[in-house]
Amino acid sequence: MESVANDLLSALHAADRLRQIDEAAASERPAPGKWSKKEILGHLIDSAANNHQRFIRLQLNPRIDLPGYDGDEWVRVQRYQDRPWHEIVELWQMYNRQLASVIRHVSPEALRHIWHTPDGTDLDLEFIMRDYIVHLRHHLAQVLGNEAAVPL
Ligand code: NI
Repeated sequence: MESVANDLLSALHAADRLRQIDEAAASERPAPGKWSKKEILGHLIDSAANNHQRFIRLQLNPRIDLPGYDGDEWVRVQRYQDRPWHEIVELWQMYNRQLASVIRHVSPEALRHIWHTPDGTDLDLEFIMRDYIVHLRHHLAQVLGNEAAVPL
């Protein structure tokens, strides 16, 4: 999983560009009901927090049931919109550095361990880790304006 961890660290280089976005631009909602950049990055912090649980618990148990999370509700309750942009960027970057370390050191046997999701699907840890990066890159592209802007 070295390469997956490295992909995550590469994407984190976007933090330099994120810091160049000012508070007003980060707070702007493109349309009513659409997330601002603060809220999109906040959503990625929520994704990190939820996936952290999966990444660790699935190394300690061969099969687990864990809840999912409602992205809109997590963003709303945490009021990312009212937080300073630079703190959201710092937390996003530092949390993901820890997750990159977790991914780098995951035991090979644990990659076949299963999360039985609330909708009844079985996902193994390798899929969950790879999908985590895909989701992160998708939302990072939204914040940066396009797919090509996400560092490879
Ligand atoms: Ni999402």
